[in-house]
Amino acid sequence: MRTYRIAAIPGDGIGIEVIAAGLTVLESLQRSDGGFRLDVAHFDWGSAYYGKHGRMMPEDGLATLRPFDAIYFGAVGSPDVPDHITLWGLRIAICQGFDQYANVRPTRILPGLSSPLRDCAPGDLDWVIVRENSEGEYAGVGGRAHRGLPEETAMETAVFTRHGVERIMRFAFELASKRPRKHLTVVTKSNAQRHGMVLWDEIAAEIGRECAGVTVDKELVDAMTVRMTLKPKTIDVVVATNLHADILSDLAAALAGSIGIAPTANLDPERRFPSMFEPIHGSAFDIMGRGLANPIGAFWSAVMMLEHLGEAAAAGRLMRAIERVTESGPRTADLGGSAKTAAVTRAVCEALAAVPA
Ligand code: GGG
Repeated sequence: MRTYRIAAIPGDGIGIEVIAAGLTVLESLQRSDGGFRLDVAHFDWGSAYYGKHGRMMPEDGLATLRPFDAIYFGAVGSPDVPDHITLWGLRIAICQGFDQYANVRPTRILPGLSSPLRDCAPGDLDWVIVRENSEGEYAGVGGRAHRGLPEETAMETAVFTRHGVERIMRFAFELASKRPRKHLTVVTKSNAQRHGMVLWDEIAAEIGRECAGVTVDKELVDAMTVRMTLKPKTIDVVVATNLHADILSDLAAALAGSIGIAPTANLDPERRFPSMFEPIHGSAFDIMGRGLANPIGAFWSAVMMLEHLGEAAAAGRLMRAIERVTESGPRTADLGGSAKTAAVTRAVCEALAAVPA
């Protein structure tokens, strides 16, 4: 029996509900598969932990996580703790600490769901957004001075290194080369940001010359929002900076039907450290504790985790079960239904029984 050690960190808000749902579905999958086992350790890190200990995770949190095969993460964000403390104290601390530099965000319109875009059929929107996940606008470089005085100053410096840009470009080109359309769109803002973004364009052109099988085009991030909305069929794989891709992937999720369905893999492609899998949505404190959260984003993230672990057949089965449920319901309110998290979770477990192992 193949055994994988999984660290479950539900975090805050609806993260707690959707990770519990995801683990239920994963248990059901393991039982019916029979070939692998997930040995899950639970960590109560997040804003409640911060309230007790003054930090989002213990000082040796990364050392604790290091031996795991993967991390299954919920969300961060709380009304009681400033957002930059929750984000940097847990999610970014793990992503940067484990050099999970490739953040991969697939988007497509799942069966039975519809796009808010007029005339956009399921096959018309099938994208993967690759978010640089280790530097750029999230490098953490900057500072504040003269607090409270009229000359108060804050600086937030984006950092783009040749090493960082080359490796995310190579990752994105390779991913594009494995997809049927083999097309990559490089997103920047190199008309206005004439240093780091111009380096992106130059490195994209260099790597592009090595990857003849992939067609490439360039788009400014503002124009990209228009193209995503008006010409979704022209897009396949997108590579963009940490901040740009974060914004574009929220738009992508909404265009595919709901942010509640969208998954993420935070990958260390070299596998020196555990990679982390999470729905792209945040903690949604407005609906937390009411059983209303859409668990599909957490389920699809579990599919990505299984793929990363090498359990492609189980991943495929879980994805087919998810698609059966998006097709025939039940659906949560964000998808136009009235079902609760538990009903969708039960339905996916039942659908698994109907998808052959
Ligand atoms: N599960 C994703 C999550 O918790 N996101 C919280 C958030 O605020 N993320 C901002 C970012 O990743 O840039």
